[in-house]
Amino acid sequence: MKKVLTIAGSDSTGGAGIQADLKTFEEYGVFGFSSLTSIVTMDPSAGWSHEVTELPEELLEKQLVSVFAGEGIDALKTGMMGNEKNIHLASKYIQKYAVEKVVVDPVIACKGTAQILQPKSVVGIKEYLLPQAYIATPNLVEAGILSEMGDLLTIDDMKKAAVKIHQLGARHVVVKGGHRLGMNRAVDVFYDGATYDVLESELIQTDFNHGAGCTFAAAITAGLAKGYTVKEAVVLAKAFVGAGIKQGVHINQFVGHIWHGAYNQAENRMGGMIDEEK
Ligand code: PXL
Repeated sequence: MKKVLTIAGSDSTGGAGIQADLKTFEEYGVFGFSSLTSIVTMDPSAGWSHEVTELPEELLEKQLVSVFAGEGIDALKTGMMGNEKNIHLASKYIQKYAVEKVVVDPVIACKGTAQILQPKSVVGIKEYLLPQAYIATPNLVEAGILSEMGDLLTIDDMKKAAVKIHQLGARHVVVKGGHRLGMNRAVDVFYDGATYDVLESELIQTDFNHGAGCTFAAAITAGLAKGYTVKEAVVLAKAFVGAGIKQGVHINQFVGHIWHGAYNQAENRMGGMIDEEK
């Protein structure tokens, strides 16, 4: 079985972060490992504002030592990193164990909030992670920050940002336009250093999209581990996340999560044995 690692933060509510990653890995039939960098909590008495508690690098290192004690892993993804020391450490382990299939989800801005959650991470992501990225998966806001282009308003802007992020070292880039681009289709731009693909899909009008970014990157990671080409992995991941958004789960009055098991209808998996009325 392929082995896949997520180095990311915890979303206590189970939609994004390592929870999204591990759920997605399972749906792809790969074996998930995790190394936690930070814990995100949300305050219902303050409009669901997000707080990031960073974990110390010593604790991240103990986890990485545990993960890499075996025969190695087939692919990994990075998500929310907590702080620059954690970024540096992750990059050291990627290098030490020569992991090639590295998906860098440069978590700086989260969809569920206007807050820029990890402004301190920008320098480290540019310096240490993008040069090791087999593919980087910024959303529109993150691509604007990493490319130093500011607001990206058009597909042409997305293409220019993808080139700049490629120049920072990522071998492939997919800029996620999603709902933020304000078009009537969900548009992502994929760039492999030579050509662009504008990937369009149905724009799903819903608020149940928390976790979509992490899930997308996790799905690409699992696809790469399984041996799909990077473009195939991106296309598959888009279909996987689209199903998850369509079948989102109501969590509370503040947030709606995607359902990571939607594509495979995981809720029916033990259908023969479990009472489906429950
Ligand atoms: O969606 C970005 C994100 C990534 N990682 C963690 C998060 C979030 C958003 O809430 O909590 C752990």
